[in-house]
Amino acid sequence: MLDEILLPGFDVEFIVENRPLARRLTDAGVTVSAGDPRRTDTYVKADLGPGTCVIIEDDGRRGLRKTLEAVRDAGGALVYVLGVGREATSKRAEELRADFPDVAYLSMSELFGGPLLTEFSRSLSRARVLQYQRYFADADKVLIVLHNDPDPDAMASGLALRNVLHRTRTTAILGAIHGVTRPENLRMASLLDIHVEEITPESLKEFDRVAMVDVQPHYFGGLIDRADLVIDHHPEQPGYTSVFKDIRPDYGSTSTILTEHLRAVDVNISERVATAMLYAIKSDTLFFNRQTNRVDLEAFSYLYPLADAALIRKMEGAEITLERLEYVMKAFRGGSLQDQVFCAFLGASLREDFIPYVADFFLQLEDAKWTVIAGVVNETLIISVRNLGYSKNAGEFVRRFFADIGSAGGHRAMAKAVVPVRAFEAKFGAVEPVAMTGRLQALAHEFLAHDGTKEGRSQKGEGRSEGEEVKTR
Ligand SMILES: [Mn+2]
Repeated sequence: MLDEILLPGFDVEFIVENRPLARRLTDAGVTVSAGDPRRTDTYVKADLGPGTCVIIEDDGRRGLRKTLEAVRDAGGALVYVLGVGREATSKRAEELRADFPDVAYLSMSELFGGPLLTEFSRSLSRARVLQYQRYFADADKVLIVLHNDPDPDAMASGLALRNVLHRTRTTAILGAIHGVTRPENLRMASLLDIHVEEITPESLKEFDRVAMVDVQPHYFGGLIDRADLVIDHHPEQPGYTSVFKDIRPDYGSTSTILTEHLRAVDVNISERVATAMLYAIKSDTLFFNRQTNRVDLEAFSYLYPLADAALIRKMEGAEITLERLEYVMKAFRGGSLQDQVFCAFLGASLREDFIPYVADFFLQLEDAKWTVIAGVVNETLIISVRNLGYSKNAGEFVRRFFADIGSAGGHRAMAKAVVPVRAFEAKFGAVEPVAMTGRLQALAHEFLAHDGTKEGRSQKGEGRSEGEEVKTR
């Protein structure tokens, strides 16, 4: 198998201990020699050098250490151990690492597990989808119920399910008891031409089949107690009946489940549906900051080339308005860039959202790795912090300086503090334009200069390397 995988790109030579096996492999066209793997001169004869990649099969039997020592003595530096037996566990890898820190241990089951599971779960999904497709096939009118005030995931899942069922907007209606109200969701609905109709528990009777996405019947508190199909990524709830259901609480979005359904039965995904689903995955996982699964990333990368990225940027509200530009100009005039940190004080701001907008905007600046933008909205100082994500933690920054005088929190790459102006002045001095920019710079540099290796490392899931740390100093 390795011969087949590696041969097109590499010169491959095999060493086996067993002579009859060597002969059989030679007959099969494999370049092979017989030799004792525990002896250094076996490798010397094979012309092993420091640039040779050595892969050693570990079937769990003894002799592995001797083999590794022999390879090392022969000058082998790029060494992999491929565990093929039951013994190929992380414990075995740990044991080896103690004596051979440079040797990488790969287990066959880990290497093949992912694709194999994907393949098998695809065929399970396929069987499931074919069943409910059949069940819905003879219905005149289908209702796809969304939760109240539908969000991107609910709407995208509705569109996707309509596609799986091969229906149009007149034969499969998206409905909700309370329709879309939040501005960003309204924007998505209008940009993608999605219609969500208001329904009542009585109007359910007009439909031959009822499906539910991104929600389960219990949510409606007895108003809707049954459905023919439920597809959801929230934890499974008791107390309702449905003919078919696909509940996967470990998935980041319902759109991820529906991406699998669409792929399982080879339904064409239009640009509009792909755009909606990509946006939904992005927003339900907070762009993979919140509970995210390998399958979410897989769905994302599958949908990405099919979707309209510019439209997604528009839905996220990244478009430039004159009002926003005004605040960008204020920051440009009064702000400063020092050692990759851009800070600005916007003074009184009409709305709060201008402050994070400016923080995001200046992060695009060449050489800016951190932005700290402050503004005053109704006697309250709002501070938005952004960074490029591989440096120190923005949430930690706001907590360190502002948690004692207001509310402060956030993630590694984005954070916010809300502090009464008076409390800020009592701790740091007057909230006055020129002084403020300097003060923000001082705080940022105090925070970044502090050796963060310890706290940075203890943060779960922040696998940064030494090199990345260095860049930010
Ligand atoms: Mn959702």
